[in-house]
Amino acid sequence: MAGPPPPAQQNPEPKPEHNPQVGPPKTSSVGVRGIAESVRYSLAEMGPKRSLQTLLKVNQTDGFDCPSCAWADPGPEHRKKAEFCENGAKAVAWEATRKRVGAEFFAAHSVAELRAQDHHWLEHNGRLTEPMHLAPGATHYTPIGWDEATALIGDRLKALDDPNRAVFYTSGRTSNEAAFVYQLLARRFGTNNLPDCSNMCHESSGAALSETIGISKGVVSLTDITDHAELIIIVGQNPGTCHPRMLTALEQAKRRGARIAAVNPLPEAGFGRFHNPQTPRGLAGPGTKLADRYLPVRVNGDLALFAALNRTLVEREDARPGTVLDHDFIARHCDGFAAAAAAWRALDWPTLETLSGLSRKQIGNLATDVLAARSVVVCWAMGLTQHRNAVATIREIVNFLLLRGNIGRPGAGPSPIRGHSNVQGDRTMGIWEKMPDAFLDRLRDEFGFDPPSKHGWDTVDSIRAMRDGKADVFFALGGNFVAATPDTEVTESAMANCALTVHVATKLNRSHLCHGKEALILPCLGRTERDIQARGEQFVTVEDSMSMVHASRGRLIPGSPQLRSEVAIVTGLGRALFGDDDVVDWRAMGDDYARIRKHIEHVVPGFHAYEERVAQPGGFMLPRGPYDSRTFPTATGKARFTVNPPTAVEVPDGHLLLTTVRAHDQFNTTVYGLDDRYRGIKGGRRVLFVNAADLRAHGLHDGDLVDIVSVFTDGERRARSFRTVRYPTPRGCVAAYYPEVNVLVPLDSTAEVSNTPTNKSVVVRLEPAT
Ligand SMILES: Nc1nc2c(c(=O)[nH]1)N[C@H]1C(S)=C(S)[C@@H](COP(=O)(O)OP(=O)(O)OC[C@H]3O[C@@H](n4cnc5c(=O)[nH]c(N)nc54)[C@H](O)[C@@H]3O)O[C@H]1N2
Ligand SMILES: Nc1nc2c(c(=O)[nH]1)N[C@H]1C(S)=C(S)[C@@H](COP(=O)(O)OP(=O)(O)OC[C@H]3O[C@@H](n4cnc5c(=O)[nH]c(N)nc54)[C@H](O)[C@@H]3O)O[C@H]1N2
Ligand SMILES: [Mo]
Repeated sequence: MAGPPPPAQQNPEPKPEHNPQVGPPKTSSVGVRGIAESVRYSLAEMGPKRSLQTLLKVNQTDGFDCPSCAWADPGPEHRKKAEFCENGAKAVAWEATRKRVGAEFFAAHSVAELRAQDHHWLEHNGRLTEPMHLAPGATHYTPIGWDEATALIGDRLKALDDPNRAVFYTSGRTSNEAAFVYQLLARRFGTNNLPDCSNMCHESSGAALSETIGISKGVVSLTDITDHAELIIIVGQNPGTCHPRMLTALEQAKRRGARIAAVNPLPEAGFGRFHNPQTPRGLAGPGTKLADRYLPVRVNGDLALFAALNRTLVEREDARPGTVLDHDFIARHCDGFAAAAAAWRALDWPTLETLSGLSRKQIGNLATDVLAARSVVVCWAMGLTQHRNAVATIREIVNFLLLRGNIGRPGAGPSPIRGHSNVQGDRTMGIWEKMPDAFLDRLRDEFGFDPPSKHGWDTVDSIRAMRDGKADVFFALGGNFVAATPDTEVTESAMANCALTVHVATKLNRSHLCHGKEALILPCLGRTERDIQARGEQFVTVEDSMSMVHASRGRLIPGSPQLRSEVAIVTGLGRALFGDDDVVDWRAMGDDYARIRKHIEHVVPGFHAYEERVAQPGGFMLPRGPYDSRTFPTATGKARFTVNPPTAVEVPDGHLLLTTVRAHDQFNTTVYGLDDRYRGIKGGRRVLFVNAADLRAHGLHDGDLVDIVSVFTDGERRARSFRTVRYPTPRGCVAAYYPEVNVLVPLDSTAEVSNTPTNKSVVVRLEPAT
């Protein structure tokens, strides 16, 4: 028997890693050190020959799309020989490592033993090489053949009395082709239970944008940032770590005179001096200071900030009519201005200052930058999307842009910066628990079956369903569900309720160890690897944050002869479930991905002549009405001003507001190492960043070990043993690393409308470590 799970590693015994070395945070980024880190990590994982072979193909038009973030590539004519960043190099080396995890590894380690290990240890052992099966009651995973594994899943699915008892999760690294066949499989099977990582990521952005401008994506291209925007406001995003190639684009903007403002509770190094490793000036010279203005907003204070900013713009317009607002744009293209303006005029400054943690003067200075700029882009990421009021905050940003017509013209617009390299494409392909009827109708017309119309479960609802015994089969195409989701202990025991859990993965992670009564791990090809099918070598396609669709071709020999592509795994399951005479041509699609692209062309708008256009170097841009022609596909055909009363999470006396962030040495739940160089942390991840005054108020000193206790309507949760680090966070706000503190995030604490877990605002108190 696997036995009861040992204590979650989220709450391990104190280890040396609880006592990292702590130095001052950095005020500049990249430079020689960034290159040295890429080289060191690549050599250790891949060796010299493989390093060169792979790194020179990253983001090249004949190479593969970097598996790290979703930042856009420059046009083909502007690409560098080395078009990757330190963290892209880590992601590539992590995938292309020479280390392997095969049958012997699983024979040597029981599941219980593996479950006691941390995220870094689990993944650093190397690539999975063959399908593994955990039989009911077994203590160890044992090898299983592909045919047997596929038949097993097929049998378990067919045995369900309701297709809605199955859940199909997707992580955002999945290609367009794999995502399309995967959503087709779920819908052909009869369910819309297609939760994805986006539910925890930019769901709030999609919800706010589609409601206000009629499209769930950003309305900006890379050249808007590099060549046109006069002011770029970066809110709740840490580009130095999470989108390092954005620093190059920001530098280009600065060199032509653009201004940059950063809104963030933490003074991230990426806002300081940028030493571009591609230029002599960056390497040896003074570098370029990126942010001109830094607003240390309180955690969850952004709605109040943007409401205050909008109020200021309306006030200044009232004082000098005709000088501030774009009346022509508002009259022609927008609804709801009068109601929004009335609401702003009624706001009072003391409340706005308290909620945002910023002074009227600081906000006024930003308004002055805004008025001086003919075009403004606002970029944001997880700092905004994972709060109770996240959707309202992003709607308020849309208001801000609409006021001065900062949308649908060069250098202006909203730009949610996506996380996973193809998370945006997966949505375009239909990975969503509530795709619109028009999509489902086209799917029906293309394939000749009736897709289910009842909405499915998103991530949080899937966890609830598994917890409550309403789901039997959990299938994950990538990702690390139990570590990425909130309320770790609840989620882990929810998984244990399933009859079967299946993970398609490149590397071993905790989700494979918090399994259902029976479990499978199916090892797949990564982006870097050659994909050969019956009709020859295949490529896949992806869509970046700026709606560019392009091809990705792996070059390396696959890590093991037994690896299958995600497309092959999904179409194989389609054949097992529906046979070769099905209305869906599973086999033909698996043999030749061009066939999948043909179907996509018929089902998904904007993909005409897919095959030809994606063959162009750099690919093609998807149509976006607001971007292309200022047409807003909302119900009224106009962009909508909305009224969003400023709110912020209430923090009782003696409590603090915790935000959860990524360290420089991780990609989500993949922990490359234990350092966070830019924030001055070395050799440990269980740290809590606390303001000096809050430390004093709690009778604590830098270096003390504390337990973090979160407080919610349904009770308390505890994360043990974190080292306090004195850090310039705003008063009352603390920060710690995801996923170690996910144990603190209540499952029922989610954003209004988007149902995204509120990972960025958790009410906590501190206790001496137990
Ligand atoms: N190297 C690396 N790259 C990545 C990832 C990774 O883990 N590692 N993850 C990928 C994914 S999936 C995503 S979604 C993105 C994530 O990219 P980011 O969103 O940049 O990543 P986070 O670390 O979550 O950081 C959020 C930023 O928001 C700030 N913040 C926290 N709370 C608030 C708040 O209330 N208001 C404001 N204004 N700011 C706040 C934090 O200080 C931090 O700077 O990156 C992608 N790229
Ligand atoms: N507290 C807190 N929680 C968060 C967040 C936060 O900011 N704070 N951020 C949220 C966000 S933005 C996101 S996107 C989610 C991320 O949630 P997920 O996408 O579920 O998690 P990842 O850590 O990106 O998944 C890593 C695993 O993916 C597998 N993998 C890697 N490459 C491939 C591949 O090519 N194919 C396949 N099949 N598998 C592969 C590997 O086995 C690896 O272990 O986490 C969310 N959770
Ligand atoms: Mo994400």
